[in-house]
Amino acid sequence: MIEKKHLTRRAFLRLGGAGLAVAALAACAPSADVLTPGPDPSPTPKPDAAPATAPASATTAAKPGKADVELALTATPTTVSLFAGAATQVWQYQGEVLKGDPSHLQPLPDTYLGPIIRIKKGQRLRVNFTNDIAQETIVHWHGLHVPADMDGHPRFAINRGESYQYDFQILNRAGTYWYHPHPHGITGPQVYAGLAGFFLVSDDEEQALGLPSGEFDIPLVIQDRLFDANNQLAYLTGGMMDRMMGFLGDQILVNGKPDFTLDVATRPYRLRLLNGSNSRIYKLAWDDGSPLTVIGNDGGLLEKPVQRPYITLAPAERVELWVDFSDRPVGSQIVLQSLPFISEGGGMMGGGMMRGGMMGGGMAGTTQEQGAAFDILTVRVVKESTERPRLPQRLSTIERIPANEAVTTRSVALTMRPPTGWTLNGRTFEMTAVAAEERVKLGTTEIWEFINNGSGMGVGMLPHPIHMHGQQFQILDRQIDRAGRAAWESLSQGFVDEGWKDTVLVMPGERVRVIRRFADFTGLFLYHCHNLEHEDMGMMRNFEIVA
Ligand SMILES: [Cu+2]
Repeated sequence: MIEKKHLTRRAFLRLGGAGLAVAALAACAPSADVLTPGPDPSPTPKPDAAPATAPASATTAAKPGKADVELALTATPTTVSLFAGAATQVWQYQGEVLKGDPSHLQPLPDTYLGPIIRIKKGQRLRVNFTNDIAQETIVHWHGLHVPADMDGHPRFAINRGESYQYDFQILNRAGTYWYHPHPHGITGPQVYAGLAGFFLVSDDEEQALGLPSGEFDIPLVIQDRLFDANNQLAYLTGGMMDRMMGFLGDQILVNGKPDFTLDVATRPYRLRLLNGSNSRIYKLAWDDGSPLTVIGNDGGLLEKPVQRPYITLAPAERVELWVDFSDRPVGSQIVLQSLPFISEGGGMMGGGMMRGGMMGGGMAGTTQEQGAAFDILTVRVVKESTERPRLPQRLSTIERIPANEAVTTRSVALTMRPPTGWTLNGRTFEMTAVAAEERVKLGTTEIWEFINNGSGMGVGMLPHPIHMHGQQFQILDRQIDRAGRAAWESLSQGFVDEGWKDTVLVMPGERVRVIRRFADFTGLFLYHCHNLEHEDMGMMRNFEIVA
């Protein structure tokens, strides 16, 4: 039986100045209970719901030609047994292969997570998505380069009983991508309630490497959750403070399970880690101090393996590890931990106060703060193996986008604007609006710089994981100011900035420049903070690719 903790966000709530900010924000925000996930109150479709046909926006059924793989995917309420006692009410993606090999969907038993979708680059995928939950929703394929109407933009959200037809070709290289909801204002509670799954792409280049596969290639999603005394998911229990800071749970679940253990043989493994948490950042390290060997991140394999003493993994980021258990005796175990770190910095309040330095108590004793230490999972070495696949010293070829290919540099300030909340250049999300500075010419390359100097209203500066929809980008450089340096140095050795990225953590006081191409598809796409509470508050904007 797992002991339940009922912790409050006390360190923050004691901030007098922040209290005012919270009151100001609360006055213009929807109440928390509207967003609380839980059992479906109405088992039948709403009377005003449209019949179960594709809405006018989803006209892809008429696309000519046949898909290679066709899936049915449904978001639906269900229950899972996570703890002794009451089952936990969750929302879950449930899938079925309608056309193609059954191995395109890999169900995960006894978890709230959606099935793993496995597909090969170049294949054409159709997904008939049906909404069976009591909120509007839509599916976003995180990290995939797809047309605007296939990307899960919130304007395509469908009501309960409605369906949306996806039909697109896989253009991405082999990599660890994922899918999750993207309706405006309620993405956080829907992901939290269980709606998320892996989307794994393979290609010929990757398959030729002979990396560990099958049962030795293990996707692992890390999520923090908070449960009430009746085993039910609790969300936004800290009210507006949770929205301002981002919701943090006090218990780690891996692949939807508490106290996750992984039984391995004495041989190398490929572990794919996804931070599927709403706002928690992890500083991942082995408890015996072994370095981590990274072979891939958001957009697939790196050029060559790199080592890190620990891995910094912000919400939505992925890393792929090569982990060799060959030298470990059967019967031994090793724990993957998240080490403590400093998350806030700069700003008028200063990082120390945010962490409770002046409040007494600090963050010691509460696991519910950003930067708290956790055990993530335990690996148990349970059997001998003589298989010794070799780690390739060259994994892939990554063409660096030359900086001088960029036709312009755009600056995006990550700021707090009273009473609205977190913004991008002072703006919050508008469903179809695009500012002049958010229009990009099709076929061009641009540098975007994300500048985190956004304190205000008594709130210190927070880290923001910034995600761009569409093509993957490359990280050009980072600059950190003096005020943010302590927090930055507590995480910076764990950044994996090599390779292709779709999400980048921008620390307090930091400026990060990324370069990307805007090719193939016109239309509205999103860039936003992947702290899901920030996103739901409107820290998201459209950019439009115009011909
Ligand atoms: Cu944010």
